[in-house]
Amino acid sequence: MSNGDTTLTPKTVTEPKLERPKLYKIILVNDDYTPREFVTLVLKAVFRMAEETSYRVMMTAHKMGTAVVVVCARDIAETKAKEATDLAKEAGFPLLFQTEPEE
Ligand code: TYC
Repeated sequence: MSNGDTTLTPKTVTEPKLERPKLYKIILVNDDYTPREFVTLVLKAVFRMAEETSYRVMMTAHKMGTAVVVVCARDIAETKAKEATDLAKEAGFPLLFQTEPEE
């Protein structure tokens, strides 16, 4: 309360500006050699996808050329994309998972 001697001024509230970390897409790329069943197997094993989801994502890449598997932090995206691509490589398939920043 003001008694005539004191002037009360509102305090400035400084909001800390935290930059939101950029999100990355993991993209499944179609090819002519990897069997459909193997693609769904990798999606289930590496990305914990359910059967129907893995089939839908695989068929999207098969028809459209690519499909977004998941959107997540950069380090997770890069680790998972490499894990999935390496799994295919070990099995002798050229299946590719790429990462790219979200708009
Ligand atoms: N096109 C492959 C085939 O016909 C299947 C496939 C689907 C491969 C999706 C890769 O990302 C892919 N056997």
